[in-house]
Amino acid sequence: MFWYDMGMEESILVIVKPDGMVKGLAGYVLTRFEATGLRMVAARMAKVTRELAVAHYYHLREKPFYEELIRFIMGEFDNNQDNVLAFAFIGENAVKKARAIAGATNPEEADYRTIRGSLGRVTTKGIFENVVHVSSDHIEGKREIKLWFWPEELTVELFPTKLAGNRKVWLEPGGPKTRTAPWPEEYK
Ligand code: IDP
Ligand code: MG
Repeated sequence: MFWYDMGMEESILVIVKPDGMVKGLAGYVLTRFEATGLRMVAARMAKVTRELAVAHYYHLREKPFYEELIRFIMGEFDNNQDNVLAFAFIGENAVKKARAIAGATNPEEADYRTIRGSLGRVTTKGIFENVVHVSSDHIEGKREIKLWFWPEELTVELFPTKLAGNRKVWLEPGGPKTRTAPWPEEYK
């Protein structure tokens, strides 16, 4: 029995993006997410390589803003090559709760009480400096947690470790080649 079998629990990845890190907002972001009462089950600094960025934003690869999005999450526009802070949270309705705090994707449209609405901006080049990433849904959350964390970095056993051990192949740009199960359906 794993957490994901237990009904209402959802798991999500939250990332303080490079713009949030250079503005010194990591602690504030964590404080806001802690206030949801969701359970934090992992946290780590990460260097976002192109490989990781491509795997993370795989579903947006056809978008016109894709290349700049990849460079943004890698820290290229924030003189921040090394540092984002990633968290995993679990709990009831985690997606809804966390996305309510993050706010709308476009910081100019986000409610002023949200993290993105109060602290984000759109650059003159149209890049959304929106401070945080929050998984869009539970399935994406599970995929992303496996992508960003090793199983032993989680304080709960969220997934079968046999699947989690396949992390290396998820990093392949261009989708599944050597994996045994289809992608991303294997995370459902
Ligand atoms: P989300 O982060 O609110 O879930 P997604 O649609 O998953 O939004 O997009 C992922 C990220 O891509 C956004 O957080 C933002 O950084 C960027 N993005 C999304 N839509 C646009 C856009 O129209 N212009 C520029 N960047 C965008
Ligand atoms: Mg999303």
